[in-house]
Parts: sequence; C-alpha cells; structure tokens
Amino acid sequence: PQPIYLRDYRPPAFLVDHTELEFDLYEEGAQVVSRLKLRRNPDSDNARASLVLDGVELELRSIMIDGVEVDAERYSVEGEHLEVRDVPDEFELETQVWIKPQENTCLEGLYKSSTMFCTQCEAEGFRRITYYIDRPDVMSLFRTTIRADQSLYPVLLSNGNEVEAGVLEDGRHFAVWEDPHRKPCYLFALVAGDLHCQKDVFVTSSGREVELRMYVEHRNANKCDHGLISLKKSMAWDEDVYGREYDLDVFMIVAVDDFNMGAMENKGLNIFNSSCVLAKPETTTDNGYQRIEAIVAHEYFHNWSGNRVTCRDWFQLSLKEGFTVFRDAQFSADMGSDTVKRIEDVTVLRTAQFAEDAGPMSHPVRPASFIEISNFYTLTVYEKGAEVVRMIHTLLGAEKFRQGSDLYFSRFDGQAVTTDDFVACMEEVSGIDLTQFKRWYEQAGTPVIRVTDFYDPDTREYRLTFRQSCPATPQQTEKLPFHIPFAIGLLDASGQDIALPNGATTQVLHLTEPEQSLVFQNIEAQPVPSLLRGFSAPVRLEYNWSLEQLKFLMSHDSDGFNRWDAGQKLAIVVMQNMISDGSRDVPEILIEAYRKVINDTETDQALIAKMLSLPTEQYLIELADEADVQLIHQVREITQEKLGGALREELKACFQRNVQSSEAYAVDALSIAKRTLRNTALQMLLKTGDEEALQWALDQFQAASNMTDQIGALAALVHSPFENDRAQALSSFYDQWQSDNQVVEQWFSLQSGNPKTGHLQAIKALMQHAAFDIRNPNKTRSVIGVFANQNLTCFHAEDGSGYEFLADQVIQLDALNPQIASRLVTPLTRWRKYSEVRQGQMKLALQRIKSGGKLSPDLFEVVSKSLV
Ligand code: DPP
Ligand code: ZN
Repeated sequence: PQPIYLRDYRPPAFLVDHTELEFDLYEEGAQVVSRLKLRRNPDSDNARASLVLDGVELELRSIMIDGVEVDAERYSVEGEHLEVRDVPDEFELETQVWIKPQENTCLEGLYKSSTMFCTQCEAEGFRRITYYIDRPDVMSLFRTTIRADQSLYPVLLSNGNEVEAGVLEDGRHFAVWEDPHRKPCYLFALVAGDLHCQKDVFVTSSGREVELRMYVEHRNANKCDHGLISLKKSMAWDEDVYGREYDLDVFMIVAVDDFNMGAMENKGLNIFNSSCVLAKPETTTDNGYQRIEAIVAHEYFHNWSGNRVTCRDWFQLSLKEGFTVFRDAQFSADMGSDTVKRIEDVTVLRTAQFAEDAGPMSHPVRPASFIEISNFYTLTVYEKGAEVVRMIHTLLGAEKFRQGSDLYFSRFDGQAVTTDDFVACMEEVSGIDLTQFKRWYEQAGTPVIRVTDFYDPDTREYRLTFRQSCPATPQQTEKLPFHIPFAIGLLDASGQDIALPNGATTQVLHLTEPEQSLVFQNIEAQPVPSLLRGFSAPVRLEYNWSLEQLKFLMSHDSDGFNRWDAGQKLAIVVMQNMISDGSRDVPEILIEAYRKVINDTETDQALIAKMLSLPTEQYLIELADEADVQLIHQVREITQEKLGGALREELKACFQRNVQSSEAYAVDALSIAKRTLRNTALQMLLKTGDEEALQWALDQFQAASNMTDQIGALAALVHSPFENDRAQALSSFYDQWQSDNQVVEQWFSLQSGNPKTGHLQAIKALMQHAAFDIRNPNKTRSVIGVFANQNLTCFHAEDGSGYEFLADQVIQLDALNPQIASRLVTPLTRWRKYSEVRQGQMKLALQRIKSGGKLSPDLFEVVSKSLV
C-alpha cells in the first residue's frame, strides 16, 4: 500500500447532484441499485477525465448511462475502482451491485449486527455499498428506498424524512427516505430491523417541533431514557451557546451491539455502539452515564460542526473532530464540574496522547500523509485537536470566539472546507494574527516548556524564564517555535493570589520565542508560581518544584486544576524517588497531604474524589525515560497500601460519611462525588486487608441498587487480598447479569485489567467463555484491549508471553476486522519505552505480524511504521 499526501489534493473531476439508492435486503445478500446524476466539476483541472468510482467487494451486475447499457470495452473494474471512459459532461449513471452484509466482519459498509442490518460509512465505508465517488468534498442529495421482509425488519430507516412507505408482495414492505440536505456519502446511513422505538419531542428556539426517536432491540427497551434526556440537553445547549438549531423534523438514534467506533453522526440518523448510549441505573455506572451524555452531545453537535460544514478531505479530519470534541467538553463542563472535566481530559491527553505524539505513529493534528485513514481517528486528531481549538478560544476570549464560529458556520454552510478556513474566520473577527499559531496544526510532537525563576529581594523583582522546544518526530526533525498561551498566577506566603499587572490574578502569557523572560515588579517576597493554570496548552511542563511548594499549592491554589495537579506531582515525585533509591517508605509529607484531602468536606467533593486517586501506572510509565513496569507497579501498590494503612480511620470516616441512605439513584454531581469517594475509600481500605471494610464491601455488593455501587464493591474485592470472596463475588455477579451485554463487558474488563484476575492463562480462559466473541469489538476490547493497555505487569511479563499473545490475536483479527486489529496492536508499538530485552521481544512480535502473510493496509501501516 502507498501513502497519499495532502499536497496532492485535487478537486474531484465529477460532482454528484443527486443520488438515488434502492436496497433489496435478503437473507443471502442485498441488491443495491444506484442512480447518480453526475456532471463535470467546473473547478476540476482535468476537463476530459474518465469517471472513476470507488468500490470494494461489490459484484457488479449492470451499468447504464442515461438508460443505455454501457459497452464492455468502455468500462473496467480494477482493484478498488470502476473506470468509465468517454462519458458526457452531464449524465445519469445507473449501477446494480450485489453485496453480502451477512459475511461482512469488518463492520464497514452495510453489515448485520445481531438481527438487524446497519451501516458504517465513515471514513471510506460507502464504497462497500455501491460504486461512488467516495470522498467528503462530493456532496449530494440522497433519496433512499429500502425493501425487506416485513416481519423480520418492520423498521426501515435512512437519513432525512420518510416520504413513502407501503406493503409489497411476499410479506415484504418498503420505505422511502429523502434527505433535503446535501451531504457526503460518509454521512449516509441505513437501518433495518425489529426494533423498539421510544419517542420524545424537542421544541427548537424558533418554535419548531422535532420528533426524537431512539431505536433499540426489544430487550433494551428500558435503557433509552438517559440517551433521550442527554439529547434534549445537547440540543438546548447548542442553541444557547452556539446559536445552532436543529434542521430536520426528526432526529433518530439507533443502538447496535457490533460497532467499531463509539458512535456515528449520520445526518438525522445517528448510529451508536450500544455501550455508548444504553443506560439504566442497575446496569450503568456513573462514568457510563457521563460518557453517554458526552457522546450523545458529541454526535449531535456534529450536525453543524461536521455535517452542515464538513471536511474537504480526510487530512482535515480535526476540522470537525477537534472542534466537536472541544464543543462536547464545554458542554460536559457546563453540565457538571468544570474542573473535574478538565482533569479528566488532561489525564487522557497526558497519558495517552503524549505517548502517541512520542511514538512511531506521531502525526500533526492535520496529518500530511497517510496510508489508511482509519488509522488517523486518533487522540492527536481528536483530543489534541480539541486543545488547539481551546487555545484559540483562550487567545480570542469567549465573545470573539463565538463571532468566529458564527462566521464559520454561515460562510461555509453546505461546503467542504479546511482547518485553514476555520482559523481564517477566527483571525478575521478578532484581528489576531494566527500565522504562527497554525504550527499547532502542522508540527507533530509535544512541546516542552522549561521554566526557571529568580526572586531578587533587593529589587523586589521576580523573573520567570521560559524555554520551549519540541522533540523530533518521524519526518519532522526540525521544529519551529509554537505560539503558546501560558496561564500563570503567583501565590504569596499566605496562599493568596497576588494581583498581576493585567489587574487580575491569572494572566495569559504569549510564548512565541525559543526563550522568553518576564519580570514582575514590586513583589514583596519570593512567591510560589502556579504555572500553566487550567492546563492552558498541551505541553510538557518542567519546573523544579520542591515537595513543600507542591503541598502548598495543593491546599491553596485558586485554580482547581492546578490544586489537583500539584497533588499528582507530589505523589509522582515521591514514587519516582522510591523507584530510584529503592526505599519503600512513603514520606510523611504525602500522608499528611492526603489526610488533609480526605478530611476536606468544604471543597467540591468531586474534586476531592479526583485528588484521592494516585497517578496511574500508565502515566508513570509515560514520564519515565526507560520504564520498569514491574517496579512501577510494585511502588504504586505499596504507596496505596501505606496510605490506606496510615489513613485507615480517616478513610473509614469518609466511607461512612458518604454512605447514602435509601434515596433514589440520581446522577447529579454531588451524588456522583459521594459514590466515588465512598468507593475509592473502600478500595483503599480493602487493599490493606481490613476485615471491617471487607464486610462493608460484601454488604454493599449484595444490597446495591445501582451499578456504580455494585461494581465499586466488586472492584474493591478484586483488588483486595481476599481471594475467596473475590472469586465468589465475580461468579455471582456473572450469574446475575449474564443476559446483559453491557454488564458482561464490564465484568470482562474488571478481570482482564489487573494481575490478580487477569494473568495470561485467565485471559485465555475468558476468551473461551461462552459470552466472548472475537467478532464483537466491545468484547475484544474488554478482554484483549484491557489486558494489553491496563494489566501492565502481565502484558509485559518477563518471558514475553504477553507480547506473543497479543501478536497472535492481532493476526487472527486482521482477517476479520482490520480497524480493530490495527488499534489493538498499539501497545506493541510503544517498545521504545522499555528495557532492551523487552524492546527485542516487542519488535520480534511486530516482525512476526509483519511477515505473517497478507496484511490489511491498516495493520501494515502501523506495524511497518513501528519497525522503522
Ligand atoms: N463517529 C465518530 C465521531 O463522532 C467519527 N466521526 O467521532
Ligand atoms: Zn466526532
């Protein structure tokens, strides 16, 4: 497979004004007839080009131009293209193809999930349905007819509005859908199945009634409420904050069990992975509730940032994803705690995105080349892309940013555009020059900012110096300086914010040079700097903190994010010291800091719950030059146990303070915080082998009326030394929930994710379990993915068995589902982080995959780039 390059972009040679599709769905396969109204693109640089259509695994049965069959010598099918020569400037092309959704295991195009037909077309799945110009800058009107057996598939859905429906012979029926909005084919969707429908209504700000419908399999009929509530909140929020109203009479969500991504924003017909939309208190954790709310919002927001204004080409993916992730983050912050949302996002960014930025697949937010676009639905395009939009928001301020987004939506409505177009709108409304800033889109890698400071008591001057650099990444050895908005505050000895020259207590500095200094005048005494407040830029920050400074910031910083981060840094320094000097004593300063946190009932309890969690093993690995996984695990475990032992009384008080009486389950911030605190305390106590806590956990496990508490107790048991109770609880949990896929996935993850229950033999046993199915991405992720990404001591076992196992699974999966295979291999690509012996073993595993025969382009790209 060959890479394609952004610099090679050319406008399409033909445009499709209208697309008419007819689907005849059968148990053996499906016939798809397509009628395309085509014309030459006046903006094309090739006025005599042949018509070239994309198509994969299609059996072409007929082809006609303007109603006349095309002669065999005038067209050819080669590889993934159908070429038709000597076509007129304007014509109708009709093709008829036969496809086999039942045999489709890659879950792209049209496929069967459980008893229903469904589709996934982004990025390039539509070409598996019919011959088409499958690129996002070809936008067309769609009219879709679906015919199928009426008893098996009573519900027939596609984009837009249903304009006709009726009964046919032989027990079949049909429906016709018309979408009044032009769209690229990646936003096409079709669903046919026997589904329950829950309805609701939303009245838009201009008074239009929109019918909301959620379609699920009948067994999930009682899991629709939260999805619909989240949808209505999202619709109202997008009107309030961005002035964006919904534009069709009906909005539909469908839940399917087999899905590669989390969800898909098809116009008017969003399709969701069941695990990202189905919820009820008995089966869904608080995290699940919040995740669903965020994903429903994300997909809904795409209706404007993605659908009405879409991407010119797939290099621009972050145009819609970065912006939409930023929008959903703002939404979640508004729905709950701003600080906590920020902490969660930064945690993902610093552990996983920074690792991606430093790995072999490192790429800019706007990639310059790729082999397989599916590999670029990444943390960099999504999360770092959102950080880039967030920095623009910081640089412009909320008001100008809103003007910029209004301009963007009105100027480019109905068009396929670029990240440059987006930035240009922001420049135009604000008058701010973002030329240098745009390097964030073009340069890969995580910038490092090294800060030093000096206080001169004689002149009462406080000088801060900032040095920025960015490590080399594949294909980019030299980096130019970034434009970095760096938010800062200064604390005096009493912990109060010092007023800064801008009249506020936080100031945003513009770092644009490799080295820059800033002097604050009239500072009474050596201040404690609060650096990079709110994590104002996605950078690695280096500053020589003392433990005392960190403890001080932990209790005094007025910036909630930095309060939390100071605690994390303190714990990191402590654990890093234990790793390097071999000591196993947890210093008093950490214990005291934690004691203060646990006893703090004044501060936002959601923030307190976050502050109680130690940095993860993944993050400690990310921070290490050469990571010793076993040692990191050991030190973190010991730290947890010692904290649990030293703070036993405080933790017990915390647990009891947060036991809720019998009031009904609610997902508001305070209730969630109480459950988190209680379950965190329980887990810390149980780790120390506390018998009283064991009884609490067993009682909670039995009596829980919601999944957060039930699985909270189960997780505490799993991580405890009480082997028998753990085994019993795990097995009774399965008995209780075996008929619920979403709970079984959680049950798998809990076991795969830690060494007590997820050593390699246990993982292999889970894969033999009746509930496991390697064709189902959720099950595969919850067993194999969780093992390789979270159960680090087992995955990095000394004998290399974890690596060999993963390689075996990846090879097997690649033949079924390349997208999933290529994601799953990621942990092996991080070999540079580990010892020489581990590196050798990991590369050997990669080499075995590479030489294992016919690889998908997806897997080929990741594996070959990782071995360079
Ligand atoms: N469905 C995926 C998302 O919303 C891809 N567009 O991010
Ligand atoms: Zn998205």
